[in-house]
Amino acid sequence: TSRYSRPTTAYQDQRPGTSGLRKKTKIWTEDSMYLNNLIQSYLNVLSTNSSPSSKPLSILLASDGRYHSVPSIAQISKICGANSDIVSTLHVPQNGVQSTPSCSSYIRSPKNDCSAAIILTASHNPGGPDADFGVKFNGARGEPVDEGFTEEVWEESKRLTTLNIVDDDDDDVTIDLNAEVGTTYKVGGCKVVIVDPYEAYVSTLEKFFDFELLKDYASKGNRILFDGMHGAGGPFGRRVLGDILGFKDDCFMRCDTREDFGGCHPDPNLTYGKELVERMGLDGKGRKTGKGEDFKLGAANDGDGDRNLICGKGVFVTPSDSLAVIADRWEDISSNGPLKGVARSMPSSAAVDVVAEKKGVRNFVTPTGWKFFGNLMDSEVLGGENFNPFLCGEESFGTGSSHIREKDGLWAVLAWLSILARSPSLTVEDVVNQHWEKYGRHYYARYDYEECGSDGANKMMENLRGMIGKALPKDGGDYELNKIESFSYTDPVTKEVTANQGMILSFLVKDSPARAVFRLSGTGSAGATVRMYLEKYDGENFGGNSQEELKGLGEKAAEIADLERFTGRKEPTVIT
Ligand code: VG1
Ligand code: CO
Repeated sequence: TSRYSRPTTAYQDQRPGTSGLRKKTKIWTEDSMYLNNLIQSYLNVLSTNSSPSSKPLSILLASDGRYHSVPSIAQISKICGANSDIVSTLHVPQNGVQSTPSCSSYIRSPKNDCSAAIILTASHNPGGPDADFGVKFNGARGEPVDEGFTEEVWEESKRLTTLNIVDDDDDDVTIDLNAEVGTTYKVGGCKVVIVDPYEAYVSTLEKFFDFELLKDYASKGNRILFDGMHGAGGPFGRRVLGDILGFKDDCFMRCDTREDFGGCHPDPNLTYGKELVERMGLDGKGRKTGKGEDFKLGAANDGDGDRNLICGKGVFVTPSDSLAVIADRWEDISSNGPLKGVARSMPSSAAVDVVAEKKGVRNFVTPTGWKFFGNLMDSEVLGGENFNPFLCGEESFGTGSSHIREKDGLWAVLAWLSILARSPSLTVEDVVNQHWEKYGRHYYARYDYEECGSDGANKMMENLRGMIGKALPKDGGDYELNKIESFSYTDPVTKEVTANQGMILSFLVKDSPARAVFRLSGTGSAGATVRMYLEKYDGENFGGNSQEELKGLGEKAAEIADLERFTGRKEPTVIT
């Protein structure tokens, strides 16, 4: 054993969810061993999985800037410094802050010689001493590590008895996060180097989009409104949209990163993006107010910069529609050749399916969470590099492509800007209306019931599962339930099966196909969040408001699931 070794007590609850491990901040601040154990477990799994002859790794260690990130960076350096047979170098972005998509791009850049990332973030969950903190792990392709890996880390954390950590008394362990790029420190046996978080990412975006076209659009006085929600995406939006493309200062709000996200919930949707939405002439239900300022495009990113909200003046674009529009207008966006494949998470609407079918592009439907997309993009079975460019998205304000292996909030903004810049006479509203005229409209809304009791929520899902194959309740009215099924996914590449990914209730609403999906969230930090996803296709009437169009379906689905009895909730906490 090394001189740094010391005993520890295992935790049983470090199982990562949809994307990383998230817990109440107090759990991490009141007991520093909680983070130490997690990182040691992660390093142990990395080392068991690598071949005995391989060299120690270089790992990127970044954060979204939330409360407790700075002390955690110091703590993790001490763990790595005492495990230098596994990690030889830590790359830490200047100021400690780097958006998740930028981290993915950093790993992928051959120049950086870095093969993993530890990202300190609870993503769109709020930050601060009474809010949430978390950790995401990414692998050598820049991808969120897969389920097999996260399960191994969890298993390891449950049996951990010792860990290695550099003692403050042993070594000088002070790292100045504001030091110049290139500054190096030595912590235990590990080198820590301060790196530039922008370079690789900016060059990736430059290769993908036509920056000259976008600069020209900005220089002609077209204004946009970008809301960084005080998260990690803010400075990246500033750098690319402002410094490089030339959008002026009045095009940015909340772009300075803050520990508590300025007290806001850094989740870009109609509820939490209130100020942006109002300034874009919309109300909290996405309806036109007739007011608002003169911006061609409105957009927001979440805490770690991987989510996006897109709207135009007086029009909100649902993430599922945004994905479909981007697929349809791919040629306006990228000069990297025609689209080869698209994928969406199961709860996302079928809007993109219709486009993929028309274009003759392969289309995949995966479980929720970005980790399922990377496999498809990289699969040699599907064509590897030749299967790119590949587009994917989720209803939860996530959009991205094969330029990296994460969803990318800023990428989505640049995609929409490209569409507008290519046809400067069009507004976002025109683009969306033209899309619906061509393909019909998938009305969409999501109801979240946050922090319900876990017992009740699980029982509700069990109860729904019990209805499979039984006689379905008959309504006699407008909502005809015709099928209940549980979504199970077989990875077309690995053939791995991921079961129980949500209950799908298929309806006919006056002859139009509609559905409600129920699933439990895997990103909460307390209790259970029930998500109900509603969708209805309409080939003729495009002018309605989603939330209003889907109200009846929501009531019907909640009644069938007996949601109120199981959860005690009459109304959702948030509708997006
Ligand atoms: C949610 C979303 C999912 C997304 C995940 C991570 O997961 O539904 O689509 O991939 O968050 O996003 P869940 O299990 O709570 O529904 V992020 O921006 O928080 O990393
Ligand atoms: Co996020």
